[in-house]
Amino acid sequence: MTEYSAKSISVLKGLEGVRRRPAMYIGSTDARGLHHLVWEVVDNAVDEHLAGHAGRITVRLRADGGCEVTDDGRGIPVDLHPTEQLPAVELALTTLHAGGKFDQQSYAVSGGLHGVGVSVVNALATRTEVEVTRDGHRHAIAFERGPRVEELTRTGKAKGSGTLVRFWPDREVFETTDFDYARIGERLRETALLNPGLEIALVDERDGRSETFRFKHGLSDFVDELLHGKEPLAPVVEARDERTFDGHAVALDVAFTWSDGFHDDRLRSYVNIVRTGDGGTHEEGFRRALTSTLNKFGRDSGALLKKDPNLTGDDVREGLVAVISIKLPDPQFEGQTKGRLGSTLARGYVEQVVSEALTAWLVKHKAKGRQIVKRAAVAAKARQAAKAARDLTRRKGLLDSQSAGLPGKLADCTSRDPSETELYVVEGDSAGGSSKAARDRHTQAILPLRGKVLNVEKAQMQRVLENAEIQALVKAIGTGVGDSYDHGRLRYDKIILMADADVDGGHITTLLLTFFYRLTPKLIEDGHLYLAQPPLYQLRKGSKVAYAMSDPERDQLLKSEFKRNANVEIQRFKGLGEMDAEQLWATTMDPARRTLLRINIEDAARADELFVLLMGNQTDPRRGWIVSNAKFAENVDV
Ligand code: 0RA
Repeated sequence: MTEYSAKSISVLKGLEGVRRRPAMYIGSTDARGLHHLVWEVVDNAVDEHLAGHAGRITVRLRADGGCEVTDDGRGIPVDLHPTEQLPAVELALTTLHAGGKFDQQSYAVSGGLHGVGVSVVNALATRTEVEVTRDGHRHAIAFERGPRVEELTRTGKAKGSGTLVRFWPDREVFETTDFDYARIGERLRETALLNPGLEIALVDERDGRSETFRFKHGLSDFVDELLHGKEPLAPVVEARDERTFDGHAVALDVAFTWSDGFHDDRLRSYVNIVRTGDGGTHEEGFRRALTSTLNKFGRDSGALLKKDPNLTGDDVREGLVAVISIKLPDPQFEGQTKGRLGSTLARGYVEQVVSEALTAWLVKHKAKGRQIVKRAAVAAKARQAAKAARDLTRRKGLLDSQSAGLPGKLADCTSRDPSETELYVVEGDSAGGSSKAARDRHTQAILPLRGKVLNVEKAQMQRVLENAEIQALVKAIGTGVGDSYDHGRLRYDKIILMADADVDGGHITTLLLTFFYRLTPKLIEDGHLYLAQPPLYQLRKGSKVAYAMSDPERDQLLKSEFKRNANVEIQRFKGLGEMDAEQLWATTMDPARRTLLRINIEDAARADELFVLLMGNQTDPRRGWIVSNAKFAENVDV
């Protein structure tokens, strides 16, 4: 590893630019963007671990709204930069893309969306304090919204080394500055799973909660987690490799098995510890290795007979639970969200390592191997049968976009200009009634769905498609689903899901999101899917009326809008059905006054995952936890 020094930290300017256009650096200024600040600081500490130094990271959510990340790495250098004449730590916090991690021999976390540098955190925080322990001393420096406000000083003698970064997110920048314990915990757990041995603690000083994540076995632990208590069909296959290509260090860590609990693959991949949600070359290499190795073994072992066709990628991935973690310098990312690895090197590399590891595993586990191959062959038959059934439905025209006739329950709008129209998908008949009365019939259509019917298991997507409610939805939207999706036939610009703000409403929303995610992902990607936000309370005094979406908002309004007084009449809506047409229009449907949450593909993927968990083994202890914690709409970004 080359010696870092202050001079290797490149100097660029522009923290003011970050404040002017924060979304360019952190994606957004909502809860997601806020948490990017945490990931940024944590990733720096993880880099220090990857470089062979930090063994323990602590994230503290302070009672005063700040966040503090401590590590026991080498400490950000404090020596003076030779030309700039400033301490390296100051440059790291004040210049964009500083950090000195651009040498090709190390793989820093700086991939994908993050890696924007801790200076971005400083720019977007009212105050940032850094404490560095190294060279026998503790040093401290502080910044406010970018500029340094306290110069680097030695604050005392200290043994060991490490870095502490403490920041307070700026309310002028972020829509919310409320750190989400569960969200951060999920991410830290994932980070710990990907970095065996690294200890990560999360402490919430706002309410005293805390957790420590540390996993000894790494990716096989991760696979265990993904199994959610289900039995694997075979011992976990593991592959590990480190090598250099043209002087560039690369490393691969893969673990996988199969289980009967899941009907499609639960494959997760990472590049330099950053999740690649859209796959890429590393996943392609893995899939190729799996398919070709299992076909070869199937033929050689006689598990596949002469008359059997070759297993396809889909067949061997049935029930697959896998984690792929690759580390490589300067990874190339593609796609709109930069979530897909494009580096071609990864494809052949992963294919080779996984083929070798799986071949060796099959020598040791012949009987299990035959069982896996036979199972894949059964999956192939089931797939053919399902396809035949689907073709049949398609021929009958049930799910086809061309199919004539709109569903009877649809109260369509009069406009035929798809760019101005909206479809409200409403839970239940009574809410359907008031929304029909409330709507602007020129541009707003209403489709009432009856709740219960949708509650079918994920494994039975075929049955979902046969469901009358779903068929009505598909017909109303007009595009068709799956392979026959045709964007040009979309009948509405906005599809708006409107459910009660309670557990059942959340559940039905999750189910619908899962449906759209699986069968019309393009509709989500193109930004046509929304959640309506009905209020929970109406406050009234005399002719003055206000609505609140939550308890805190209600209290806030009571203070700000109805100052002098008692006698405010508070109505709590238990469901959409309790609102009259006028209230529904004023709060939830009038384009001028309503708030809509746009669903993006990641929200939908999250719903999909949640759905798998909800529908999983009923005895699973996680189930209770999820049901009580999954307040769905909170995880959705505007
Ligand atoms: C640049 C160079 C060196 C360490 C770091 C940055 C560093 C950054 C962070 C951010 C959070 N924790 C960190 N720990 C270390 C290497 C310094 C050396 O060679 O001693």
